[in-house]
This record gives sequence, structure tokens and C-alpha cells, in this order.
Amino acid sequence: MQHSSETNSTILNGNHYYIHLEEEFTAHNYHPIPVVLERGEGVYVWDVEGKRYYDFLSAYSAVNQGHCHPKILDALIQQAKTLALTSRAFHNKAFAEFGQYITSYFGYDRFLPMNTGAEAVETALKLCRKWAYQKKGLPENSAKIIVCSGNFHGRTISIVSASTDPDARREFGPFTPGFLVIPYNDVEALEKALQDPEIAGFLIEPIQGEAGVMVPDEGYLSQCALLCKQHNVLFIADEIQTGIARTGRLLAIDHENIHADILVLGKALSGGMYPVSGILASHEVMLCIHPGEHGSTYGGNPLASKIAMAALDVVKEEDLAGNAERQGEVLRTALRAIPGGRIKLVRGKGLLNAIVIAEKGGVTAWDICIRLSENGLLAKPTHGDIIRFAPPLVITDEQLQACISIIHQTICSFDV
Ligand code: IF1
Repeated sequence: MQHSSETNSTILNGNHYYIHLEEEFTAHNYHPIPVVLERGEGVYVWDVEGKRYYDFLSAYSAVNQGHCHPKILDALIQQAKTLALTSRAFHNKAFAEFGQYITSYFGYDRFLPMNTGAEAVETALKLCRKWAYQKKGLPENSAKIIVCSGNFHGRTISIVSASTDPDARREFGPFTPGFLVIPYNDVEALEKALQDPEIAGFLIEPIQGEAGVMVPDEGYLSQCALLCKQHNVLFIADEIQTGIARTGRLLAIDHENIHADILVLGKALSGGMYPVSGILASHEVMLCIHPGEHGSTYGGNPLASKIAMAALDVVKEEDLAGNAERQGEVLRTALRAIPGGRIKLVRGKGLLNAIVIAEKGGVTAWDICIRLSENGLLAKPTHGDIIRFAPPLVITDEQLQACISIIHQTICSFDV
């Protein structure tokens, strides 16, 4: 039995207190797992009651480098003390260095910085349209961009105009025209759609995240890239979630040795420290945008630039792609060995994975995620029957084994 003062402080500082506070004062645009986090380090996060969890979401792959990575943190602190924001009305030293750094890092000619993923996707769409009018010679306002059903590219009006998710679209119209939706993982559908001479670009996630980690057939992406080239259409890879070592290579398109015409990056570009995004392209494509035509107050700021360079250094120095590839194999093999038939399917690449939960005794993916959190592992359900498993890429063999036994025990606990 606790003292009443302790009970009070538990209520005032516990998870439930902050959940109610958030419920009362903030918009209801999310439905989170009921834990309130206040600290993180590497693969771990702690809630306000001091309970430690393995983070198996990594802020939707933004925290590939692990929470509060010391090198990225150091870059943030040093630059925050020096110069944080200039706007692009003036040049800043860190951005110039960042431009050189990121283009040679990924092997592209030019970089355009933004902040969030959605902004980077918007930038890619705008650049694609500019290119269509200036280089491909389409009549103004006619350009169309092909997207795939089940896509997730962000939440702006134009991006949800390209979405096929009813929740993302309902009552947000009228929508931006100029998108053509084809099925994912269907080369013939792309070939057919490319017969339309007004197509300017094809925007695709190399693995569909929101759709439940849908990995396309081997060869699909390279065939798509080839078809786009043949039809003088820009191949635009949204690697915001799949990029930066998550799938076991620096980029997911590296698995098929493809070079995108526009490469879209976000999330782990900062290791979760700060919103940093942007697009990479060739001279010919990127220089279709001129001064005054596009930008962002915070895009390319010195703080973001230094953080991103440190975050990308960490990816190379710690061989996060190699670790993701190895640990991903171990994880999928272990998940497939869990008995009881509750896991219907395991899929993924590197450390971007998902399990599909069988319909069995009314136990949902949400129920399993709640029990996983009670057992010290945080994951988020999607589409009712899918759970994503995407830990930070710094996870060690021992940590992964500990996580596998939590998942194993949790899944089996529903059958005792
Ligand atoms: C949320 C999903 C993941 C993305 C790709 C652009 C963006 C995202 C491929 C936009 C963002 C997020 C955002 C997150 C949920 C999430 C997500 F389930 F919805 F699909 F990761 F799997 N392109 N993905 O995955 O980036 O503007 O958010 O920085 O809270 O909505 P953003």
C-alpha cells in the first residue's frame, strides 16, 4: 500500500496524467499507444514512470542512428551556439558545405533543402512539372504525374490529392489535379499509363510503408526506371522512409542499382534530431527552378546542415546499412519460427519489417502492441492486422535477441 502523497505524485506524473493533458489540450489527429516518453538513448526510450522500452518504430525510421546519438547531438549543440538560422536571403557556410557533402555522398549533382518529408515531396512534384514544361516541352498546365495505389507521401493538399487512402482524403477536397493512379508492383500498368504523352513523372516508394511494408517483386523497380527513361519521364524515388540504410543498403533503390531522376529524402537525414529533408537531382533537372520560384525559410539553415552531415557520417562510420541487412535477416527468421499460427506473414527488407496478424480468437494487432509495450517493446499497428518492426539500426545482436524473446513470449502469451 502506497502513501497517499506517493499515490498523488504517481497520478500527477504518471503516463495517464499526460495522456489526459494531451487529450484535453491538443488536436485529436493521432491514436497513440498509451505510453508517455520522456527520454531516449540508442535503441531505448523511457516513459515518465521510468519504464524502459525497446523502440521498434524509430519514429517511422527517422531515428535510424538511435536516440540522441552523441555525435549528432554534439553537432547540434555546437552549431546552435554558433548560428542557427540565416534564411536563404544570405549565404551560409554550413549549407554550402552540406551541398557539397550530400551530393557526393549520394552521387547526385545538386541538392535542394527543405524540412519535412511532405515538403520535399511537394518540391519534387513542382520540379518535375517545371522540367516537363522547360525540357520535355509539354504545354503549360498539362503535366501529369503517375503515383501508385496505397502510396503514402505526406499530408499536404497536393499529396493527399495523389493518395488512395479514404481517411487521408475525406473532406479535404477540392484536390490538386494532374495525378494518375496505377497499381503498385505492376510493370504492365506502368507501361500502359506511359502511353499518355502528357506524363511528366512517376513517383514511387521503393517499399510502401503505410501500405504495410509492401516489398515489390525483384526487378520491378529497375523495370520501372527503364520504362521511365524510354518514355522521357522522371523516375522520382520517395526514399524518405526506405532511405539512409533502413533496408540494408544506403538507399532501397541501390538493391537494384538504380539512379533516380529525383531522389527524395527526409526523416533519418537528421537522425531524428531536427526536421531536415530535401531532393537530389541532376544539373539539367534541378536548374529548371530559378530564384524566387521555390524555397523555405528554414530550408538549408546552418543548424540543419551541420546536424545532417553528422547524421550521415554516423551512417557510414557505424556501417548501419550492413547492420540493418544482417539483423533484418535474423529478425525475420526468428519471427517466422514463432509457433501458434498467430503470425500469418513476415515481410520486409533490412530492418523495415512487418508481420501480418492472423484472425484468431479476436486478438488484434492493437492488443498485441499493448501487451508488447507492457513487456517493454514499442511497436505500432497499422490497417488493423499489421505490426511494423523497425528498430534503430544501431541495435546489437544481444539487444535484438532480447527483443525477439519479448516478441516470442508476447505472441505466445495469447494462447495460454
Ligand atoms: C505520420 C505512414 C510511415 C513517408 C514517405 C513522405 C512522408 C512519409 C514514404 C512524409 C511519412 C510517416 C509520417 C507519419 C506516419 C508515417 C508513416 F505510416 F503513414 F506511412 F512512416 F510509414 N514519404 N511517413 O513515409 O514525411 O511530412 O511526415 O516528414 O505521423 O503521419 P513527413
